[in-house]
Amino acid sequence: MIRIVILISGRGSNMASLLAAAASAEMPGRIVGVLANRPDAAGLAAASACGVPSRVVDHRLFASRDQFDAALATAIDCLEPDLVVLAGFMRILGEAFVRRYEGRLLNVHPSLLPAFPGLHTHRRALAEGVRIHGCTVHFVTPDLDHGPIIVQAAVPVLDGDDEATLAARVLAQEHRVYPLAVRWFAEARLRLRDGRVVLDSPQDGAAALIVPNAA
Ligand code: NHR
Ligand code: GAR
Repeated sequence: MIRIVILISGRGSNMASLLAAAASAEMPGRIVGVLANRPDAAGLAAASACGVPSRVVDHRLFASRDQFDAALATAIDCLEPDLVVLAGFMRILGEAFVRRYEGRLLNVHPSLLPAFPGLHTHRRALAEGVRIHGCTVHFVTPDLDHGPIIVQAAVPVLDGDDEATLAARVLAQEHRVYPLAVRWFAEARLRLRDGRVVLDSPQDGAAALIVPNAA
């Protein structure tokens, strides 16, 4: 069983999807802790309700990004994780932090990278008029939202969509593909080698691109 730590900033629905997956027999991993950079993150209560220890490392209490990163790393290392998972985590992490967890730090991003890195992805997708949008699970590298891609899921953009309807359609796919990628890692089938993603026997992920018919 690998040890998994989840970092959140808010609602924590991706965290909840990972907790649910970890509770099933197919996942050889255990969520050993949840850390938030905001004391008001709603996901903290959900973690407690599942009996998962949680802690806040409030970025506003640190004079610099590097000091916050160092405190966050100390909190993470107390939990001795094999894998660290960003799930709606909203602070950019510095190079030293990212290098420390290289090859065992994942993120889910709400766009089909490399389109729309950064924030407000759904608003920007609507503004650009793209017809296909989605989400991406990737290894985190120092270069924001540009790490090696593990799995993506696409959804249509429908006439009449607004930011909320589009975000909800994408989020449903995040809840499918993030547990899948974490399970691959826990099964030791997924790794980073020379900056490239290696996935052993990818049959169940031949659907690296998952395009559901139903909106
Ligand atoms: N850090 C590194 N080095 N590399 C990545 O790929 C990272 C990362 C930290 C977070 C998640 C990412 C996303 O999926 C992520 C990937 C926050 C911002 C941001 O601009 C951008 C992208 C992501 C997360 N944050 C502002 C900041 O100043 C704060 C915004 C806020 O608090 O609302 O850190 O989208
Ligand atoms: C998710 O859509 C996630 O991809 C996105 O925020 C939402 C968090 O929801 N992440 C980012 O935008 C990171 N900058 P959740 O808290 O319910 O998982």
